[in-house]
Amino acid sequence: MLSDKKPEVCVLGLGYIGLPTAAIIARSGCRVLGVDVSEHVVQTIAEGRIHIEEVDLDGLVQGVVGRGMLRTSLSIEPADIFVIAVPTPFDDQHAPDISYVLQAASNIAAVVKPGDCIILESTSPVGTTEQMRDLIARLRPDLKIPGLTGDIPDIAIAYCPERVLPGRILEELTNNDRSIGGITPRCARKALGFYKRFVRGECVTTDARSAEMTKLVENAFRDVNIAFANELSIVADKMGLDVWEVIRLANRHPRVNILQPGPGVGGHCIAVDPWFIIHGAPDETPLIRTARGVNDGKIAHVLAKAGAMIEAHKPSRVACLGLAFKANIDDFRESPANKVALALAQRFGSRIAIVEPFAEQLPASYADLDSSLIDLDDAIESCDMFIVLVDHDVFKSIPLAERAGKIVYDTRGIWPDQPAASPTPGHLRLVG
Ligand code: SAJ
Repeated sequence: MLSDKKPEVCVLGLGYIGLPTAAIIARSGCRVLGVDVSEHVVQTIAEGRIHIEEVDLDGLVQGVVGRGMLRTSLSIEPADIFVIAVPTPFDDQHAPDISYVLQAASNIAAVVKPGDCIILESTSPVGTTEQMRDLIARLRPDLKIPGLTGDIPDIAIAYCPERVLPGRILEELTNNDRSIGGITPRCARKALGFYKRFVRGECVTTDARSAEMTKLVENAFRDVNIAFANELSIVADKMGLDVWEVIRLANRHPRVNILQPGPGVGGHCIAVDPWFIIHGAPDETPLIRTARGVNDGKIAHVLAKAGAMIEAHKPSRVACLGLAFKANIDDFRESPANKVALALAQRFGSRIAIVEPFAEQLPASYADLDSSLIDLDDAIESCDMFIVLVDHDVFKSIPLAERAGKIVYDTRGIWPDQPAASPTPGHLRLVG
């Protein structure tokens, strides 16, 4: 049985994970203070608006702010539960930077009191939760700290990674299973009681280090599997095979499930998190490291292939379809599609047009280039070559009649009915 008294919650970091998490906790009836270092973010949310795009998030935030359940501030205040959702970037050498986590922990140390629970959600290298615990112990010698005292500790500290998919964050925040890793089993149980208030998926308890590794492993697993698909697409290209057809057929085997090739792996998670494992065990991770190389290398392959097709077919105008890092979202950061389109725009200038229904204007990196953002109808009318870089639904639904006669390079395999390009010999359309 959950106790009737709803805990006061403080969420540190109001980005793609922190804001939806804060809003969902507020919707469950807890009063939430959201803290961020950006005045713009704090102010925007305080007005019931949002600074990021995510399905249904605007209405939810407007509602919880309007009812006074979610407030925002630049500075921390006492609470019963602290949830840390700050960035953990890596540097040029791919070494993880946990300074934002430690800064958040030291801010919490200033206000934490006996009975409180501190939960880290940021993707973190193994051992980060313990480092955070050690920092709090140094800053608050008056408190009995879990794992460092023989007595019952005053506070609980746990790691519980988010695992939501951009574009489905609210649904997955509620319905996905969660791994909750405590510094001690008692810490895990305390965090479990909190997550059960708003998570419908199963919450499984473990230790903090296992939970940290679980998160990294999930994304590394996906990276390795996408790398397999991307490598296959390059092999199929060399052999003149249709990689999509090969994957479709292979996936009819009951124990084979190959993922989809594309122009590379983008986003802020799958291309980043495997490095946290590699950094922790550099000599033991040849497979994970190679997968990173294959996925990053796919961008150059697509670029070379697209350039060769343009040189061979001499289209008057080429439409690059999509800039986002994946389908149906407006996030262009770390996007292979954007990297390919930008490089083509630099090389071919005004012959390259960009179609991106999720953009109102081209990113700043296109400022000095002659390429333009055009709408899809325009592209269908004026472009004689299409390079599919993102599998947005709106692109998938273009009927064959509107693509007939176009030269097509479909890096996402969204148009299985597209006839192979001619007159260049080979299987140009078939390249993944
Ligand atoms: N991609 C492919 N082929 C595929 C699947 C994906 O090329 O078959 C590409 C996408 O186009 C994109 C990239 O991979 O560029 C990543 O997309 P994604 O949809 O696989 O994942 P993300 O980055 O949006 O979210 C991932 C998810 N992790 C897993 O599926 C294991 C999500 O659950 C995590 O919460 C999120 O990372 C995170 O925050 O860590």
